Formats: sequence, C-alpha cells, structure tokens
Amino acid sequence: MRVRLRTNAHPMRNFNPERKTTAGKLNTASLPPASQTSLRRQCSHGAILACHMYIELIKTVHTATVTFQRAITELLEDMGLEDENTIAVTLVPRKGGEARNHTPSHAANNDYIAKYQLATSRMRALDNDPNNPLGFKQQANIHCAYCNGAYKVGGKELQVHFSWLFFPFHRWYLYFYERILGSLINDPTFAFPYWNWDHPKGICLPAMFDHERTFLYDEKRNQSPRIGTIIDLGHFGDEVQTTQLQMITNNLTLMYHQMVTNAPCPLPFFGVPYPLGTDPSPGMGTIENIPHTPVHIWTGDSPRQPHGDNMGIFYSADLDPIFYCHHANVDRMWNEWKAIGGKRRDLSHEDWLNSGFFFL
Ligand SMILES: [Cu+2]
Repeated sequence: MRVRLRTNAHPMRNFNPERKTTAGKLNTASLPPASQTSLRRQCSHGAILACHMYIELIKTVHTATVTFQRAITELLEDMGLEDENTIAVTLVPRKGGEARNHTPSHAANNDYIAKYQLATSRMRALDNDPNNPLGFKQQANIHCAYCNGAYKVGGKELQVHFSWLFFPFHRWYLYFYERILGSLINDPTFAFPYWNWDHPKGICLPAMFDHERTFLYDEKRNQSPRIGTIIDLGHFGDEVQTTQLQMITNNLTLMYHQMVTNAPCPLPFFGVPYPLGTDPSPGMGTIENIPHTPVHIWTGDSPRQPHGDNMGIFYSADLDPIFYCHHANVDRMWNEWKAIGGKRRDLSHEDWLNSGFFFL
C-alpha cells in the first residue's frame, strides 16, 4: 500500500482544535542561548525558567491521573505546580473513523495493558508464517528496509531518517501498525500508549514494558535504566552523574529548546529538505536529533550488544515493542509543536507533500 502525504493527512492524531495553548505566555527573549551541551551540565536560572515554560506548555494538553514520584513531586513543588496532577490529550475522531484515545503509558490502566499485551502476542504469533506481512518481524522489517539501504532511488539509498521525511514516514508507519494491532483484537479504537518522556510523570521507562516474560518485554534492552531510573533525554552514550531533580530539569530544558527556541519555523523542526534523487541524510530536525535519538540509545542494550540492539540501531529498533510507544510520543511532538503557534506549521514544499511510501 502506498500512501501520499497529500491525501490529507494526518489521520493518526488530530488534536482538539479548540484546546487552548499558552503560546502567548512564552517569552523566549528571557532565555539563555540554546547550548545543549552546556545545558546538560548546569542548571541556570534560565534553565529553570525554560522548564517551567515547557510545563506550562504541556499541562494544557493532557488528562490522566497519575501517582507522583518523589523527585517529581519535589520538582513540581519547586515550580509551584504541586497541585497539578491531571494531564491529558484530547483527540477527535478522524473523518469517518472511530476515535482513538492515546494514553500516556504511565497512566494506562490494567485493562488497557492487558489488551495491548494480547494484541502484541497475536502479532508475534503471526511470525509463524515468516512471510505474513502483518507479523511482528515483518513489520519491523519495513522500518529496517527504509533505513538500511533496501530501497534505492536513482542509484542512491532511500533513507527516512536525517531529513524532513522523518516525521511523515513514521506517522504512517505507526498508523498502519496501530490498525493491525486493533484488528487482531477486534477493536478499531485501539491506540498506542505514548511514552511521555517530556513530562516529569512519564520520564522513566514505562512499567508496562518492564515485566519479563511478557509480550511487551525485550531481552535486548539496557538493564541499568529500568523502572525508577530517570531517562537522560540528552544521552549519547556517556553516563551523567547528577541528581534526579537535576536530570528532570535538564530534560525539560532540552525539550523547551528543541520545541520552542531552536524550532521557530518549519525547516529546523522537520529537518533539511530531501528531494527525490538527492543525497540521503541531509540533516535532522530538532526533535529527531534530541530527544528522539538519545531515547533510542538510552534504551538499547549497548552494554551487551555490539551495536546497541535492539533500540539503539536502525535494523533492530522495531524488534523492541517500546519503539512504537517512543515514536507515538515523537509523533505527538509534531502536533504539540504546531499548537505552540507563531510560524510553526506544516511544510508546504511540493517535494515534501508529494513524498510517498509503500507499507505492504
Ligand atoms: Cu526512532
């Protein structure tokens, strides 16, 4: 099946257009210059301000009641947000389709997790026929094919990372995957949870993926950052020794810069243009670079696997079910970014709009 961007569409996540944003409150002028490396090492007053602004930005768009963790409580208190225990996303049905409510993974209930486990187990069972295109491994192969040189255009590798193809390719990829899961449990409303790593409450490895011998668990995953470890959204291999509170602060600061200061208009956010037949990998957008890539590296099993399998390298990333939960949140950033306002809107270039991908 081939899909084209122009077919109107972003069926996966349409956020309620009536929702209010806090765009008017943002004051980028008061922030220090965006230096990701220095921000990771220190927490200035400006960084705290950026965190606060990012919290302001996201707290208008979530609903879910969750349990506070200690460090998170401290941070929220520090920011005067200690009563803020409801976050959420409101979704509207796509045209002619059923509503799909995407839940942050930390707020998913047991019934939902059981459903997700069941759908994934059935998808894994389809691997009994290695040629079944709906099977877990064949689905993973789709992503592998688009980033490990399976397709060539004009003699050049076709690559869906490191350019403006990153967001649209992954959105369509998740869209079909989600529909397959839903069809396997006869629930057309089934929707991925999203790993809410940009919020203090979702900042650890989601618990539903960390139960050994279940269908959402993956053996090839880094064993040290498991439940309770706060993710480092700037992780490129080095362990950062710091407090939990500092790590959360760093993360939210990075998010603020990648969503707001470093991406005031479309190209810095989506990535460098990649027209047909030109060299692949011209350059990443802000979110693809950080935190998308660090989350992959942080989750992959680099201590035990030579290439950081599964999540830490393209050919195997999708063999870890958490890939989809991670990318559901990456995809969410696309909508969140546009909701900030200003010049933040979709690209209008013909080359981008006419991009197409095959999924079967
Ligand atoms: Cu990815």
